[in-house]
Amino acid sequence: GTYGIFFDNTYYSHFDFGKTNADQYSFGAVDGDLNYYFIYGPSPIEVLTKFSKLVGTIPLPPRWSIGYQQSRWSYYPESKVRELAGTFRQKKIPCDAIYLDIHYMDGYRCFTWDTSRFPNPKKMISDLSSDGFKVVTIIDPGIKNDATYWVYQSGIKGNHFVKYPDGEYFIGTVWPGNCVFPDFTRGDTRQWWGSLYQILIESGVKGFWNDMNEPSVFDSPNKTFDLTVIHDGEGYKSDHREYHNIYGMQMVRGTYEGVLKIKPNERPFVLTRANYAGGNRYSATWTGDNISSWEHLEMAIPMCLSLSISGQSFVGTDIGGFVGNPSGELYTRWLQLGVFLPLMRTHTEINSKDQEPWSYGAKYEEINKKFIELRYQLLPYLYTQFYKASVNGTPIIRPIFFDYPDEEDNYLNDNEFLFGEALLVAPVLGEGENKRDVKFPTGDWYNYWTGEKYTKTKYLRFDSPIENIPLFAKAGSIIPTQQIVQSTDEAPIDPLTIKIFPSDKSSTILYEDDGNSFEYKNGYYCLRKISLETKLRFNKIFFENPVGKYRPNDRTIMIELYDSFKPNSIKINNSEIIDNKDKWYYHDRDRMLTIKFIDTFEKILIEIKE
Ligand code: MIG
Repeated sequence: GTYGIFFDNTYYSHFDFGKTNADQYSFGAVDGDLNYYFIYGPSPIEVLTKFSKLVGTIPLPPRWSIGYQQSRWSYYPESKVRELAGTFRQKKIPCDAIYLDIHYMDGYRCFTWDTSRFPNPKKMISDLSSDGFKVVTIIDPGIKNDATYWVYQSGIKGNHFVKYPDGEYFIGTVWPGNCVFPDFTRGDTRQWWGSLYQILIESGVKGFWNDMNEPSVFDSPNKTFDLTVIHDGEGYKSDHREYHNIYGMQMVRGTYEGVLKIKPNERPFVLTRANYAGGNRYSATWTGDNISSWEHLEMAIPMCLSLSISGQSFVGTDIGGFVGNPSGELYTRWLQLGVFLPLMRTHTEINSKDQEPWSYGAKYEEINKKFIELRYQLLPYLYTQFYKASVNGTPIIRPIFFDYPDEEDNYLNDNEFLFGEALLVAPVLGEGENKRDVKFPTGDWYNYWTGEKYTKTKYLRFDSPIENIPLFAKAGSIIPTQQIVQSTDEAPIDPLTIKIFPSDKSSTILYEDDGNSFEYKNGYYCLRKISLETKLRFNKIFFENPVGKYRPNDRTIMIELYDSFKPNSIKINNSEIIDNKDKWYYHDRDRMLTIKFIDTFEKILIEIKE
């Protein structure tokens, strides 16, 4: 069996997994209540779904935020941003979001624009938006201690900044110099904070990146607030020792709720560096400042998996590494991993070399493009995983043991993982490596690239030159994929391809909606069960009537059935199409059958006989 413990104590806490005494795990905190929840599974997934009932699930994100995102510290001025966007489109490398780091602000003052670098943000953002880009801006908690600055003035007036017990403001140095800091544990302050986003939203900004919210302070001895600083806590007034660990979560809560209030029918996208259990309701999380090294590439997997199975399932890592400069090889290997992380964002520090998909020469550019395209092909599948995560807290990426709890020899496997329930990813993590050993979880697996089937195989070594990484589909998986688009704004292109890697009997769901509004809460979604039944020489594929009132545009569906025989009869809703060569094709070499038909959004039964 499996159990989870949620230690709901916000003080400085510790977890000892057998270090002091190999026979004992222990946890504790310097103060506060010994308040913990014991969550019995029995399976790992059930531990997490039960934990999610307690603290909440991630909301369904706007669809654009699961596309590819490009960031650096910092893209400026406007001409640079336009050039960046233009290069993506000219090279036909898909991208949905461009980030503006701290240089877009006037002297690092939050909720302002540096008008010499960005003279007309609204015009720039609207041009970018007609080209399919969303703009995400950074916002830090530190508010410049500057009596002429409107946010400072209004914060002082509303009593929004944290103070020492004697009533003096706590002042700490961050980017703008001396700063005061909002008390996000106070409801009025969160509301005030949320309302400040109006100015960015008016300019067209769609995503909000909350950084430095541990909170981080440059000059103080402990790199954070003085521990005696008082927080309101809505009736539970206490010092920073108690509230430090939820400061980040309360910040993104204020951000999310504020943005939602301003645009009530758009799903907010918020990204945070600090969070707490339950903060997943407001924000995606990234793993902070990593280093452009092979070790940090390797570490990204257990870090993201740990966050993911702790409820922060919208998670990612700076692709290519933040500190330093990756080689072309390292960048490409990182991007190949990034395709399979829920948040897919390249980011790098100030003064580093260019870190774009095309920054390492033609050979790497072509590979990077192919992998970003793969991300877009997988979007229907990935979006459905997000849907499931939002409904019941199932993680999008999982360690192997999570889905295979009986396989003890996989408990420590942290170099392979599952992307949704169907795909096994084995990224290449070492310099110069062009072979990859893969350890398969129990069951049969298919090579995603070739359709080759591995039956009852435990270990295999694969060629994995820089052009590729091993990727497998579980037998029985039905994976909806789409054609390549340059951004999620583009209307999907025909066909919608459903890849089927058969086992005797299996089924999946495909979830679709408008990708941006809350209309799905009023029933405007399209949820469809797709199933497969394989008998000797006879396959049945069944699309159930969709549930929900939303319908995607008219489209063609293409089935790709792997491990198939050459059929002598194919019936779609009882009418034979075997003589209609436009509608199907059998690929002898890889034993794959493709069938094309118009999606009627009604019951569709396909019967295939040898
Ligand atoms: O002191 O905004 O983790 O992603 O580029 C550094 C500048 C502050 C830290 C973030 C990083 C971001 C950087 N920030």
